[in-house]
Amino acid sequence: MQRRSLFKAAGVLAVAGAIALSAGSASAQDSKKFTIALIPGLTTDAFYITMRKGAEAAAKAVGAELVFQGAPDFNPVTQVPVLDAVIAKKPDAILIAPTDKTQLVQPLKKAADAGIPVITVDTFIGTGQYQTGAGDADFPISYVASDNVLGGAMAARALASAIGEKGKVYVSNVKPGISTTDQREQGFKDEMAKYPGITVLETQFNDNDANKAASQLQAVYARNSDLAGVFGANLFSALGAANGVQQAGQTGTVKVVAFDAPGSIVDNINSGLVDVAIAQHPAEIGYFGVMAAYAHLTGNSVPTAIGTGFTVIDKNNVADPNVAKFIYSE
Ligand code: T6T
Repeated sequence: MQRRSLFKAAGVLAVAGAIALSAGSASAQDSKKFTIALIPGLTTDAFYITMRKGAEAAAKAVGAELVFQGAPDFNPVTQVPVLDAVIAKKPDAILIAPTDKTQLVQPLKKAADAGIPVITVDTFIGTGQYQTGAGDADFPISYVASDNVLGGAMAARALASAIGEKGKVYVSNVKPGISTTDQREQGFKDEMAKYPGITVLETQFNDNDANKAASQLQAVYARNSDLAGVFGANLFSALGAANGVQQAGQTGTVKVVAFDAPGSIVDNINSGLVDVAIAQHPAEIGYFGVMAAYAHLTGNSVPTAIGTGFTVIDKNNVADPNVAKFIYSE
């Protein structure tokens, strides 16, 4: 009787051991700590600081390590060496906001050739159509971003309404070749073409320099004293254009629609300098970027494009906590 129960106990132990063994190996695989690198357009921009927070939240949720490494300005010349340094460290996946849709193709191909999956966040390379088998820039797994053509059209409608659907406007933009800001300008101009009373003047490119955008506003105003409005196509373009309007003494007369929503733009909404800000959801972009990488690394299929939303902020809703939560972190 005693022997039988001993055998029985040994049997139970053996089975328990086998279960523990198999559970052990399964969990070792499930709990592999992936390292996911996030390379922003530039490190000091509230947009990417907010994106990083979302990425960190997702990394925490799946037990991954997030490495945030970027350049101090929005420029392929400074971004490519950062990318090379990240590739050398062999992370499990790279999330990147490419600072040029053409110039980052070959540098990113090096990552893909080294077996590191690439996901682009915010901006894209090539046409932004990935995994199609066409072209030389379709190798990224996924593109996670705002719909920037739509965002540009939303900005156009807001500016058209602010200026009573008539007058001269222009786009303050960064530089050609950046997928996001190119698409915003396109969406803006296509939408503005529907307003016969509005003339869109030549775009002013500021190289992501708010001071340059401010001087350009004043120069455009000096040539066009009937300037009705300006669309700042990203954070620095909008901030600079708004400062230019203020320096020209035209607050409230020259209307400003801003893309992006750092605290400074929100202050400008409160003071009446900026009429509307189109806030992107950068934390969402970072969150879903990491989730897409994790899904891919664990053998799940991932959509080739993941679209995130906007929140339109003006003086009527800026104090609403459900709106204010989309103001970027600094
Ligand atoms: O507008 C964002 C981003 O979407 C764009 O690609 C570059 O500029 C920002 O980072 C704002 O400065």
